[in-house]
Amino acid sequence: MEAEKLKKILDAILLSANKPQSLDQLMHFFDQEDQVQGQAIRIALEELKKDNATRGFELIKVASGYRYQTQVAYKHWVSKHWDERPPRYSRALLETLALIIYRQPTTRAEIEAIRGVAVSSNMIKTLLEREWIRVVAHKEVPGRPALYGTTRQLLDYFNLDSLNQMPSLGEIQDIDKRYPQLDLQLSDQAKPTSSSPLNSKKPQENTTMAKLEALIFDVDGTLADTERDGHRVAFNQAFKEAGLDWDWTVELYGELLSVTGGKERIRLYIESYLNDFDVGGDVQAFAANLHQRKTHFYLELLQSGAIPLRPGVEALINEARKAGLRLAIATTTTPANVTYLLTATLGEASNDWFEVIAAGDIVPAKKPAPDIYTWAMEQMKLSPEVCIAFEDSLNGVKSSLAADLKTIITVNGYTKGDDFAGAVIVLDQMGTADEGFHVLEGDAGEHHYLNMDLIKALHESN
Ligand code: XBP
Ligand code: MG
Repeated sequence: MEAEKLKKILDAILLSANKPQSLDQLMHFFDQEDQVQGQAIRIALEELKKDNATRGFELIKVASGYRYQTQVAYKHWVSKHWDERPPRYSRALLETLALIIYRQPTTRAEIEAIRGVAVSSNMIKTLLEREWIRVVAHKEVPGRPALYGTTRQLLDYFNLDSLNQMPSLGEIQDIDKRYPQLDLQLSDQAKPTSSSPLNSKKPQENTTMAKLEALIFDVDGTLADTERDGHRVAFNQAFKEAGLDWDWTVELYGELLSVTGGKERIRLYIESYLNDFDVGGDVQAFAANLHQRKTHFYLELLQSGAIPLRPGVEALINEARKAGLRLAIATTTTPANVTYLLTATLGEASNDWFEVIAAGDIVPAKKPAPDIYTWAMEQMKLSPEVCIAFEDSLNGVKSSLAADLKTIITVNGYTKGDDFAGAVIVLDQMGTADEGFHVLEGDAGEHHYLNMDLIKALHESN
C-alpha cells in the first residue's frame, strides 16, 4: 500500500479509537490484499508522530499501544472541559501503590510490614477498581494471600511505555530532600536503604513466572569480539582504498562506538571529529558508499576465520538448542556480517538455528532504541517475559531493557567500564566448564560458567 494512504488510514483508526492500539491490533485492520507489513506501520507511525509534533495533541506510545492525546503542556486549559476536580489520592494510597510497583508480586502483609501500619481493604479495593493493580497469583503460605502486581492500565495512565521508565529506587532515595516542596513524609521503613532488597532494582513488570522460551543474542561484542580487530580494521581498509588519510586507532574507535551502526559512525566522525571535511555532495550517500566497501573488507576478514566466537558461546547455543529453546539475533550490524560470522564459526547450517536474524536497517532507529528487539519478538510472536537477551554494551543494554527484556551482560575491552544497571548479571565472559567466568555484578550462585540452568535461574529472579 502506498505510504501516504497508509498514514491517513492509521491516522483515522487512532483518532476514532477509544483505547491505545498495539501494533498487533493495528495489523488486524488490514486485509491480506492491502499488503501491509508491521514495519510499514511502524514507519508510518513514526511519521505521524513527527507530523503532529507541532500540534496541540501528539501521538504517543504507552504500554498498551499508540494513542493520540492532548499535549500535557496545555492541560491547564483543557481541564476546564470538566467541572469536577481531578481525584486526589492519599499519601497512604500512593505509598502502597509505590510498594506494589517496586516489590511486585507482593502481598498486603508484606506492604504492611514495610509501612508499619495496616493497609485498609478500601485502599486495595480502590487500586483494583482503578485497574492499576491486579491479583497475579496467590502465595503458597497458609491462607494463600493474594499477590498483587501492576497493570498496563497503570502505565497508560501515567503515560509510560514500560516500568523500566520508572526511576530506580537509588535515584529517588533522596527525593524528599531534592524536592522539599513535595512535603513527602514517607515512613522511615518505606524509604529504601542501601541494604534494602528494594534498593537499586527497577520494578519488574509482573510477575507470575513465565517460562523461558527464547534467547535473543546481540552479535558484535557478545557472540564475538568483532569491534577492535574486525570492524575497526575493515573501516581503515576502506578509508585507505578511498584515498583518505583517516586512521581509526583503537582508542579513537572506542569513542566512536558511542553510536551504533557503521554508516552512522562514519557520519559522526565527519561531523564531529573533522574540521570542514568536504564530502563533495551528500554526506549520507558518501558514508553509505564508504560503508559498503567497509562491509566488503569485513566479510573478507570473517571468511578468513580471523574472528572466533567468544569462549562458551558455541557450547551455550548447542545446549539451548538441545533444550528446545528458540533462538534469535538482534543486532545493529549489517545482515551479511551475521551470516558470514555464523557460517565461518558454526557452519552454514547454523544460520537456520536462528529463527529470526534482526539486523541493520530493518528498523529505522538502531540501538539504544528498543526497536530491533521488539521487532525480533514480534516476528516470533513472543512477549518479553518469555525471552532473555544477551548484550555487551551500554547502547545494547539500553535497547534490550527498553524492550522489557531481562538481560545478561558479557563485557569486553571496550565496554567493561559501561554502566549496566538493570541487567540481571554482568560477567567478564560466558565461560566454559574448563575456564569459568568472573562475576562483575550480580549473583551466579554455585555456577562458574553460563549454562541453561543459570540462565533459567536468572530469568526467574527479580
Ligand atoms: C554493533 C554496531 C555495528 C558494528 C559495525 O552494535 O554498532 O555498527 O560496530 O557494523 P551492537 P556495521 O553490538 O550494539 O548491535 O558497520 O555493519 O554497522
Ligand atoms: Mg554489541
